[in-house]
Amino acid sequence: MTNPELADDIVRSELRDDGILVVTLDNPPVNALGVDVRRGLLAAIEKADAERAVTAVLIVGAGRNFIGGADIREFGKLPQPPSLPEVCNRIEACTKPVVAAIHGAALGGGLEVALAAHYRLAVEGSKLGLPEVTLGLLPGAGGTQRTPRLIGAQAALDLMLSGRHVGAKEARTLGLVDRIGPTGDALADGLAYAQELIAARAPVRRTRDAAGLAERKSSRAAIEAARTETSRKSRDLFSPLKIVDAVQAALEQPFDDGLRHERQLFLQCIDSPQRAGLIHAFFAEREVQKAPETRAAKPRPIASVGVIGGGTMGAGIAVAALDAGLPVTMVERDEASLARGRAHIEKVYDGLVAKGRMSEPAKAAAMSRWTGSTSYDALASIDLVIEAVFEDLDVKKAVFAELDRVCKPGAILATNTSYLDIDAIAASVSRPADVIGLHFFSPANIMKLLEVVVPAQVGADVVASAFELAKKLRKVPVRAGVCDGFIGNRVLAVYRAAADHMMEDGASPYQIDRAVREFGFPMGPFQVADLAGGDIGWAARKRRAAARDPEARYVQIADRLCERGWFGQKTGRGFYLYPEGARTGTPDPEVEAIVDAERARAGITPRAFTDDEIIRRYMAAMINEGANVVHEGIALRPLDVDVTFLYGYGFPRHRGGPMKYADTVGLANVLADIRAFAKEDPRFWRPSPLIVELVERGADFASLNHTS
Ligand code: 3H9
Repeated sequence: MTNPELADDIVRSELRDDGILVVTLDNPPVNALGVDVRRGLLAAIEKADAERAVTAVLIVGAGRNFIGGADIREFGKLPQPPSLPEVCNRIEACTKPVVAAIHGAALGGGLEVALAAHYRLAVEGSKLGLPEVTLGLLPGAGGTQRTPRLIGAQAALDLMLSGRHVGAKEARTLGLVDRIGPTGDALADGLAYAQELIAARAPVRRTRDAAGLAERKSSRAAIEAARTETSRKSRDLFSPLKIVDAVQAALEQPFDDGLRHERQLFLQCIDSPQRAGLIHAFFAEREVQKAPETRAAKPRPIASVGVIGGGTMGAGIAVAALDAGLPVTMVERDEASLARGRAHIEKVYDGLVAKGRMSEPAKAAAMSRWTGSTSYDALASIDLVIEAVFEDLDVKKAVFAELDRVCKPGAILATNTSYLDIDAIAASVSRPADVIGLHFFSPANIMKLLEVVVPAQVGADVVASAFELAKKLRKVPVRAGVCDGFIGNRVLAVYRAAADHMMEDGASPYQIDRAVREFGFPMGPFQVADLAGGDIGWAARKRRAAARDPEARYVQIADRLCERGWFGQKTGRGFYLYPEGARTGTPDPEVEAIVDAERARAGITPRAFTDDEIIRRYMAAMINEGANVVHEGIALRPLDVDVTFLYGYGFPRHRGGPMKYADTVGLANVLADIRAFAKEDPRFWRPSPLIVELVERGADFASLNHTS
């Protein structure tokens, strides 16, 4: 809905005595180009042309950014005029010089507005870019036509295909902007630039007439190289090749025809389910940050971190904290273990130094924040302690008893357990309100997901602190309730079981992995098992054996491999063979023989599976358990499950996460599949009450997301 009065406020025009019309966009939080902004901007340019007193126009953004882009929330809704391409064309056609003065973000449509202006400057700290590709789109307001004309095909393609942001200096070098604002104040620098232009009687200078594509041979070569590279690297994605097509149109067609071509391609991208998936991911990853406790309570300050355990996990957590500039105290049981913990950390940094991604002094600075101790007393003054010891409830309880003894009042006591009952850990100490789960994913310094596991008695301020910590560590936090496996590993256990069932019923593990990769995951479930180490899952299965429903189907193939000591990559074989430390496995005929033997033992006559059937079962299992997790309140909303899988389990981002995927294929279809599979195994395939209810109401998961 538009509101003309609001539009006046959102785009303010002020005519100064020197003839400069200052047009200020003020649409918090990021000055996105919603319909009111577009209307206001158009009206301002009309005014500039119509009023004789106006000698130049200066476009600036209020607040922290110039313009963050088109209003992403409008995509998929009925378009309202004027369109952004129209607005950009009108800016470019203005008969008075138009200057854009950039600070903060000038992204997507924001940069396109600037490119339509006649002169541009950016102050230090600006971020310029065309990140539409990350949303399944292409720059659709002239960006694919103006950018190559301004900075050449190669640089334009690089910006549009990577979606990366460039700072003011690089933007100046590329030719995206004419100058860097000397004072850092975009308004003041913009005014000074406009005054200079007026004094010099500078003409309007339209990007559509720029000569960046004049060197046709090299432009063509850049386009062809980008096409080859994109076909190879982004084969699952829709918009990257459309970007290349649009730049080709810029080279081969007159400007206006090129714009029309860009529009067609843009609309194809808008209609693609990938656009919907990627934009869902964009909002979902912001929405997860807003757990109720973050609104209800103030976080406790965290200025120091303790880590118990220097194994792979503890070291990874320590690196994440060190990288965030936090001092870390690591506690291990003896000097040798502590030395190993330190060595694990140094190994991570040495790897970065070797790749040229870190300097020796930076490594030394990080390591100077690390201290080690074999005594818990070293943690007496620490704000947050994260335990990353062996996955056993009694071992963890013993650690927490020590923490209870030594830590100062108000210290946050966190466990990195992946499965265990955190309520039981909390109940074992005298201060359960301080106990929380911080479930990092391996490698902890790289993986973005952090499950913030919220036990019953924890204080809201402790939960808020965990979210604040995640921000500092540059992690994506997802709030989870306590249950076996929380959100991620609980759902994983179910779809992994579905994969095991298919393997025993006749699909080879290699076919399943391939089908899952073709769906868009970087790895299939059996490759993941080999990477994680088969012994870990084996230990968990043994732990759960007593509680397992004796009637439930249990596939023993993985146990047969573990009994042989085949734990995956680290032992050179698992489901795959890894000769001489190879990281990519090759199929193993002996595993196939074991699978055959297990089928025979279970009295199963193997049957063929199509890849489509594999994916339907795999996804139905994931979606069904995801729905259970939401239904039980373990995840706040379906989008929390989506973000967990996008950031912790390699779910293809362009599909938006398992719950978004379910909405895309239709929940009723997913339910029909589950019911059909239930005919073979009703115990395993029990439709989640949430799915049943939503289908009955004709609703979808999105209706439960309540995104702001
Ligand atoms: C495009 O431009 C297409 C055109 O080529 C063609 C059109 C025809 N729209 O990230 P933050 C919200 S496609 C609507 O936490 P930061 C965001 O959801 C667009 N809303 O802040 C959040 O809301 P809430 C190309 C938007 O300071 C709030 O703003 N542009 C948009 O860390 C704060 O966001 C992009 O892809 C938007 N465009 O970072 C840039 N952007 O508070 C996307 C943000 O309710 N945006 N919001 O959770 C960004 O990269 C970052 O937001 C930015 C600020 C760097 C701007």
